[in-house]
Amino acid sequence: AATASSPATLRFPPGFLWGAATAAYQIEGAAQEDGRTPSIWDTFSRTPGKVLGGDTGDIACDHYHRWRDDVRLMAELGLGSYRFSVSWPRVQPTGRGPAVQRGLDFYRALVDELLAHGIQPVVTLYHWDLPQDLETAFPSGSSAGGGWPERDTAHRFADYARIVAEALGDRVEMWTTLNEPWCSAFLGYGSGVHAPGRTDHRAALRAAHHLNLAHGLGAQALRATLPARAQVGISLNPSAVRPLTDAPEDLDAQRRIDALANRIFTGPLLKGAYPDDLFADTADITDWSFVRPEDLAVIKHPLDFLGINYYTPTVVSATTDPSAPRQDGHNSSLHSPWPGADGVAFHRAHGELTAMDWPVDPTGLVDLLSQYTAEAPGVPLFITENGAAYEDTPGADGRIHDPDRIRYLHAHLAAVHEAIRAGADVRGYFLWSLLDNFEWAYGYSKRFGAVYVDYASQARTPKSSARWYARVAASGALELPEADGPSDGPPE
Ligand code: GBH
Repeated sequence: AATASSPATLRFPPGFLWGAATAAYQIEGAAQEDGRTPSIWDTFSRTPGKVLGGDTGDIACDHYHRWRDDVRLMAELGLGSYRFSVSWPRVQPTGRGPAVQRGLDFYRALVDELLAHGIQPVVTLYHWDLPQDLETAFPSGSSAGGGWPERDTAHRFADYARIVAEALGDRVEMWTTLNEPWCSAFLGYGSGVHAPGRTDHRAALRAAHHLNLAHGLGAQALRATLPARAQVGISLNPSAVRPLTDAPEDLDAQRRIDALANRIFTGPLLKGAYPDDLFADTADITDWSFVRPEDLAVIKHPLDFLGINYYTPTVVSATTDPSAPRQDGHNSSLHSPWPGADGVAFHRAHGELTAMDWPVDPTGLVDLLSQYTAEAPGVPLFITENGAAYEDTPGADGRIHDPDRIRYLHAHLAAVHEAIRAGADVRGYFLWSLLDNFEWAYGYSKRFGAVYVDYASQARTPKSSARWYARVAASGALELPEADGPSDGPPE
């Protein structure tokens, strides 16, 4: 085996943060406890036909009651950091007005327990669970239909950000405003495969802008409330978009999807402007009059870090074939998430498939890290999510052997290391996910956890990948090569 000094060991920089991530709706359960009201995901998951198997987050991993055990598990795995999200309807049930102290108490206790175990908490304010009232009860006179297409929602988010910052600001240093606003806007209001399930491209574009504005107003509220040492960022899911060929039409398809997937967020966030080609591509859908000039300075709030969530690349071509797949993942939803991209077809990247049918291709991560190093000079980067679903089944001995996941994580960590060597300032990596959990439209059918959850008993069993990751985190290094396939350590 490679030793610490051998060239076959990839060492990560000192202080590199090794973490795991979760999100409130995916793990907490306790949907009706302590004053929590429904979010758009409660409503959506309780609507027949929206989530596979009719699964809901009512119980999920019961983390709301098992958080102490879950923190102990994180400590056993030697995690240096834990990224979790706060449930907005648990702390501000209608999305307006006063906070519920019992909801905040849950997160105060969780953070104290993490700190007591030497685990650095990273708070995400919004991981898709909008209070239902903000979707349904919108200001009178509005025609946007509620939720993120509504400008007012961005202001409500800033109030909520201040509430959480006041409650946790003395003990949490790392904050992200939004998780993957692309998904909230385009899967929530465009393709409708996520809550609230609307299919209206104009609403999706409005939602994208108001999510950007929410980030800016939220970051201002955090800055005004938090101590100076606090770090404020955002987690995006940028697409590593590739053209199928280098024909000009395919390069143009790449440009269009890059605008709708990436530059619609990084334009205003990093440069204070939406890209002109985005306006041109979507001119038939909207005149973008919902963007007020003064919004752009708010959105361009300086970022202390940028979070990148990465799973698989995106491959596109131009098409005139009406039956060509109009989205990533090739699920045959009737509605495309991509406004103004009717002439674009989606293809699978090369690589072995995970249980999500997502190809394993870490080169997209290297590309994105070098791209953001150039586009956001001086802004530290974090991988705030990376991981894979596989068909995990406990063996006769009750253990879960998941060599595919170890290979996936190994390859992607090697990609991060390669990017760092090429000059990317990557400060940490968060595995998605700590636990198997509610995988949105797929319910409990897909398992992304490093820790297996038996949903009947709620028993947690670390998979081989969890033990493997614990060793990587403890040593701060990745061993190469994976000689006879990854080992999951000595039997215990
Ligand atoms: C992340 O999003 C989430 O943050 C996390 O909560 C989730 O559990 C995890 O990944 C695993 O899914 O064009 O309709 O076919 C996933 C990012 C971006 C992946 C959009 C699927 C294609 C959707 N997703 N992508 S579609």
